[in-house]
Order: sequence, then structure tokens, then C-alpha cells
Amino acid sequence: MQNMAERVLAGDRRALARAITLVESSRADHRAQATLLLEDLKCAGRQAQRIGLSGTPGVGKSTFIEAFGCMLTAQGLRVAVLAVDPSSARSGGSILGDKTRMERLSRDPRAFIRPSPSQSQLGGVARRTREAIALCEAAGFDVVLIETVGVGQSETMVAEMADLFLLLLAPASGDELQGVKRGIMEMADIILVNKADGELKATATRTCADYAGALRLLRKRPQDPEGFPKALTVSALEEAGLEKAWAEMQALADWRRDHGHWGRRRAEQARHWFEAEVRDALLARLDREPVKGLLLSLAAQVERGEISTTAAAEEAQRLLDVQMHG
Ligand SMILES: Nc1nc2c(ncn2[C@@H]2O[C@H](COP(=O)(O)OP(=O)(O)OP(=O)(O)O)[C@@H](O)[C@H]2O)c(=O)[nH]1
Ligand SMILES: [Mg+2]
Repeated sequence: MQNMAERVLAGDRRALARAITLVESSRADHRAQATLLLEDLKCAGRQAQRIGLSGTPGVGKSTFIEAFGCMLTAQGLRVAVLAVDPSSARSGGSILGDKTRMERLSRDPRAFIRPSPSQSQLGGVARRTREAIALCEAAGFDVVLIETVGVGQSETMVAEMADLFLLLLAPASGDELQGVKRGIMEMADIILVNKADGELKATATRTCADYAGALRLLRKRPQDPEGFPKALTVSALEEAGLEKAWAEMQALADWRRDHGHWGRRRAEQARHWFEAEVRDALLARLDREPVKGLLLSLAAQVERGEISTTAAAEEAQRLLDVQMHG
């Protein structure tokens, strides 16, 4: 463990990959080792810029990460990419696709790319992703990009562990904004309208203006300076607009640091995840024996009308209390 911690701190990518495998494991002994490792590494106090990135399939996330990541590494920054896909809908084909789409970045010595583990439970995914972020930070990465397909709760989850949240959108045909949910719009710090090239360029510019208008209508957030959240056009394919996007991210990050929002947000996030983890652990108890069996038998009694719902629920509480104290 000591050795692994030292190697992670030295920025060794193989050790980092092994450490992530360790935190992804649900074996009890691995969990114990992972907790020790994370405690060890926390002392280094290193922080990266955590950037969440979300967008529907095909919008160009992989292409964007490749181009954006390479731009950052060319500036001497070290970039880690973590993919989150709680639906585990992503087929092996897509991961292969990502390897070819992120070919340059995956060969870059300043980059580290980690595909998502095939996990179905969002809670488990959240913890593993947070731990992987912490490991990348300890390994001295300057930027950690956390990518997620825009499905279900995964966007909210990623936004809750990122310092900045980017929403990648495609140019919309017609005057209609795409069916972007209001809640997701409200999480975005910067909307990037991708594919602003060739025939799509004019549409992208129009779409971008539409989103800029929609963003202005949202409730003002205390963590935003004047002009944010904002919408920009980019072309991941032609690598256009990426420097501008990065400059905007830096401007926002600097402002938030100067005004205390950065640290406050991290503290709130840490608290949020602590509470979520305690809740998850409590819920997990219900699914473990002997509690699980006892609850099932109480449920059967309720079904047969042998005991009232209220009395059964009270009995269940009593059983849980006994479990906790015994
Ligand atoms: N014209 C144009 N095409 C792009 C751009 N970025 C990506 N594409 C194309 O869009 C398609 C999907 O790109 P990906 O990067 O794989 O999209 P993704 O969001 O990672 O897709 P999933 O991994 O399936 O969720 C590919 O054919 C890309 O070449 C762009 O900036 N301009
Ligand atoms: Mg992709």
C-alpha cells in the first residue's frame, strides 16, 4: 500500500490505474485498503480542476475530449479523463470507438484515460468516481475531465463532483431549442454548441444565440460573475473555439476562487457525498441478511393481513435497532 501511495504521488500512471482498480473493487479487504490509500494520499493536499462534461450520444464528447485534452497537454498541463456511465448501456463497441477517437490523447504521456467500470448502481458509481478523481488529483493531474452521457441522474451526479460543468450540444435544426431539460440547463456553467463547422456552422451560431438567450432567462446563481453561464460555439473536429472555451473556464474559475465560491462549493459537495454515502450504507443494510429475510417475512404477514402496516413497520424498526446495537 505504502508503495502504491508513493508511486501514485510520483504520478506513475500504471500505479494510478491499479489504484483505481482497487477503489472499484467491492471486496471487503479491497475496500479497507482503498480507504487507507485514500487517507494516505489526501495528506498531499493536491487539487485538480474538476471539469464535468455531459452530452447526448453522438454530440461529439469523445472528439471534444481528444481535441481539448491535447490542447491542454500541449500547454504542459496533465489531463486525466474519467468516463461515467451508470446505465452501463455503453457497449464494448463504444469503448473501442473511444480508443480510436482518443488515439492521440491516449498516447500522450501527460494524459490518462480511464473508461467507466460496468456498474449499474448509481450510488456505487458515484463513490468510485469520486475516489478515482481523488486518486488523479493525488497523482498530480492539473485537470480531471469527467465525461458522462446525458442520461438519467448521471449528469446531476457529475455536476455534484465537478468544479465546472460543461454541456455539449449539437446545432439544432429549426428554431426550436433541443429538448434540454431545464434542470440540466441550470447546472451548466458553459454550454458548448459543437460541430460549428462546414454546413452546420451557421446553424450552430444561431443555436448558440438561442441558448445564450435561454440562459439569460434562468435565475441568477450566486456563484456566477456577470455574463455566466454562457454559450459558445466550438468545433471539436476542426479544433476551433477550444482556446476561447478554456479561457472562459479559467476566467470563471478565477472569479469563483477570488470570491470564495470555489472552496465553499467543494465543502458543500464533500458534505453532500458524506450524507449520501451514509444513507446508501443504511439502505444497503436492508438488503443484507438477516434483516432482509426478517423484512420479507414481515411483508408477507402484512400481505396476509395478519399484522397492520404500522405495527409491521414498527417491528421492522425494532429489528434494525437490535441489529445496530447488537
Ligand atoms: N462536423 C463535426 N462532426 C463532429 C464534431 N465532433 C464530433 N463529430 C462527429 O460526430 C460523431 C460522434 O462523435 P463522438 O465524439 O463519438 O460523440 P460522443 O458524444 O462521444 O458519442 P457517444 O460516445 O456515443 O456518446 C463522429 O462521427 C464525429 O466525427 C465536430 O466538431 N464537427
Ligand atoms: Mg464517446
